[in-house]
Amino acid sequence: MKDLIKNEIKKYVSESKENWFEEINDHYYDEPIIKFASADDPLFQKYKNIIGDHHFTPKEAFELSFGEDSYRGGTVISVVLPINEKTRKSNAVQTQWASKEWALTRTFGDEIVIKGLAKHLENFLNDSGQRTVSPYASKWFKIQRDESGPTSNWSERHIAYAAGLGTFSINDGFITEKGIAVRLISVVTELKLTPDIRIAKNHTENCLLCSKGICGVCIKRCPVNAISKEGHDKIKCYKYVYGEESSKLAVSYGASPKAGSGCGLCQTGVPCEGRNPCK
Ligand code: B12
Ligand code: SF4
Ligand code: SF4
Repeated sequence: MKDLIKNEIKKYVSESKENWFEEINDHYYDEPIIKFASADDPLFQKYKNIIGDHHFTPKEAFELSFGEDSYRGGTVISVVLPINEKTRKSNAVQTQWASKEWALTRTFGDEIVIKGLAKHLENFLNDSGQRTVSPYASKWFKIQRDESGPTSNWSERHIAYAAGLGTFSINDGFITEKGIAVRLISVVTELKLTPDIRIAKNHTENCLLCSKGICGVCIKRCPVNAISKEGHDKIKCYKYVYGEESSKLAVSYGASPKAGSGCGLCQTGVPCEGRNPCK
C-alpha cells in the first residue's frame, strides 16, 4: 500500500498539468520524497510544548474533519516537493529580491500545485475507503501571530521532521535529502501503515552551522539581516516577505499581490540548496 501511495503522488507530480511551469518549460517541482509517521507518535503531543497548544495533533486534525470520537489511529503522510533547478538557479543569483521564477512558484506552485496535490491525495485515499484529511486544504487551517511571529496550527516542517524527512536549520528552513529549497505538504489518514524511522540525532543535524559550527552562508545572503548565529527573526522576515514592496514586485511579475514575491535567498545560493550538506 505504501508503494501504491508513493506512486500515485509521483504520478501526480510528473503528469498533472498544474505542475507544468511555462516560464521555464519544465515542472514547478521535481520528483517528491514521501515518508510516513504513526499518527500516535508521542512527538505530536510534544509539539504542544515545542510549538504551542494551538498546534493540532493528528487525532485532533482528524476529528476536526470527521467528528468527535471518529479517530481510531492511523498515519501521517508527509511529502517533500523539491523546487526545479532552473527556478533555484534563477534565485541563487539574486541579492535583494526573489527572481520572477521564484515568485511565480510562490503564487502558482504553492496555491495550485501544493493544494492540488493535497486534495488529490485526500480524494484518492477517501475513494479507496480510508478517511483522510489534508490540514493545509481544510477549512480549519489557520496562521496566527504570537510574540515571535506567525505560526500555524499545522506546521508542515514539524510533520516532515516526525516522518524522518530531514531537520531544521539555523534559519528555521527544513533541510531534506533534496536540500532546503523545497515545499512540504501532508495528509492524515486512518490507514495504518508502518512508520519510517527518524535517524536524525537532533532537530538541527542537517545544518552545517548547527552541527559543525561552519558555513553561515544563509546569514550573509539574507537582505534584511533576519538571520544570525542565534537564529531567525521571523518578524523581520515576515515584514520583508509579505510587505508592500514584495506585493508590488509580485504584481510586476504576474504573480498574486496577496502571496507576495516570496524571497528564499536563504534557500538558494547556499550549500544546502539542493542536497543535505552534512552528507
Ligand atoms: C508562518 C510561515 C512563515 C512565517 C514564519 C516562519 C517560521 N519559522 O515559522 C514567515 C513569513 C517568516 C515565513 C517565511 C518563509 N517561508 Co514560510 N511558512 C509559514 C507556514 C504557513 C507556517 C509555519 C509554522 O507554523 N511555523 C511554526 C513555528 C513554531 O515553527 P519554527 O519556529 O520554525 O519552529 C522551530 C521550533 O519548533 C524549534 N524547535 C525547538 N526545539 C525543538 C525540538 C524538536 C524535536 C523540533 C522538531 C523542533 C524544535 O525548531 C524550529 C526551527 O527553529 C508554513 C506552512 C505550514 N503550514 O507549515 C510555511 C513554510 C514554513 N514556509 C516556507 C517557505 C518556503 C518560506 C520562505 C522561503 C518564503 C518564500 N516562499 O519565498 C520564507 C523562509 C523563511 C525561513 N528562513 O524559514 C516553506 C518551508 C520550506 C523549508 N524548506 O523549510 C513552508 C513549509 C511552506 C510549504 N508548504 O512548503 N513563513
Ligand atoms: S546555508 Fe549553511 S548555515 Fe545556512 S542553513 Fe544551510 S547549511 Fe545551515
Ligand atoms: S526568506 Fe529572505 S528575508 Fe526571510 S530569512 Fe530568508 S533571506 Fe531573510
